[in-house]
Amino acid sequence: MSRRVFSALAFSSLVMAFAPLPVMAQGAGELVVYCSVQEEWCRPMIQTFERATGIKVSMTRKSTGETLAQLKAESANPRGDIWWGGTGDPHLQAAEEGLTEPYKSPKLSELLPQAVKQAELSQYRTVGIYAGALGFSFNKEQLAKKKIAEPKCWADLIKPEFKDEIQVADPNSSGTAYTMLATFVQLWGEDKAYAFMKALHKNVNQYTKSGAAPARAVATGETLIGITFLQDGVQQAVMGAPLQIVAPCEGTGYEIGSMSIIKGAKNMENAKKWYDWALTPEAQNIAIAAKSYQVSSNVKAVLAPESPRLDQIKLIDYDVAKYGSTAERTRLLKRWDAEVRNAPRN
Ligand code: S7P
Repeated sequence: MSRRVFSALAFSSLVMAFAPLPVMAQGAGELVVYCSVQEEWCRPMIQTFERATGIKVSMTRKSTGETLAQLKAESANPRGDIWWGGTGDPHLQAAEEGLTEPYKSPKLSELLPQAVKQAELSQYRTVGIYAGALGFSFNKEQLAKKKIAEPKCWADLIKPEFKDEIQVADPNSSGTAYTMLATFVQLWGEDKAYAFMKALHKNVNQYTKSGAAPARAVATGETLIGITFLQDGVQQAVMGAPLQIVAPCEGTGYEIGSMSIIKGAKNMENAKKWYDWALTPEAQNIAIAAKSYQVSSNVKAVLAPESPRLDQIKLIDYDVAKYGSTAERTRLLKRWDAEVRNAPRN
């Protein structure tokens, strides 16, 4: 990913203050949103949209991989209108499988290049709404109590002192954990990545369904280390948890959090209204009030002081086209199930 993209964002967003919501035409009707970010962010988005438009929104919150599975299951009779949030790979897979609807928003010209690339790659069936870097966090108090040296690299996570101390999500349900898998493959090649994940498996105490859950578990001391997007760790630290985030020394992957209109949406016009609105700086700034510290895709959105600065992190050139393709994602997940999920832990 171009670092310039994020430097530009950091610069431009600092000069923007919270602006009032645009006045939108009052319209009747409904909208069904499948939301794949944290519930705390889904809710204010929906309330603000309802207030601004008069449209009644019903929302289901599910992880990214789970939402993709739901779209497939419902494809003959779609029940959702818009899928907002979650990592970009499953959105790209949905696009490839014709589960989502092409739409060129007039707001595209306001977005960062990486967000637009997501749209172009998918023939406008999805678009980038934010970015975030993958990493891990640890509980500082617990680590000090156990007298273990601070982990700084991915390689540290397979050390014997971290046996049963690490939590990460299941890459089948979680976009975060799939980003981790694809990151390791891109960092080291496939065989080394799977060998690493098998070694890591010995230290994992739980594969959660949701990608952000391990950061919450680090905050409460339920686990020592959690692998998540860095912003999920920052959220816990901002709320007062004794948590330290780490951008791993070898380099790391990132997500282009995305949004797609569901093919066959019953409320297509309202889905487009949401889509255009969700790309405005005003809608994207709601993230900060919800303590969600992703980097927003609209160049005029605010970059929170707490947001990890992506231009200061060693990011790999994540191949979104390859790792968001149905063939690659399906194959890698199958291999993870076969070789990692049920591998011996001793
Ligand atoms: O809202 C935080 C966040 O980390 O959650 C999204 C994630 O994909 C949803 O969780 P799953 O890993 O369970 O799919 C991220 O896109 C987002 O940054």
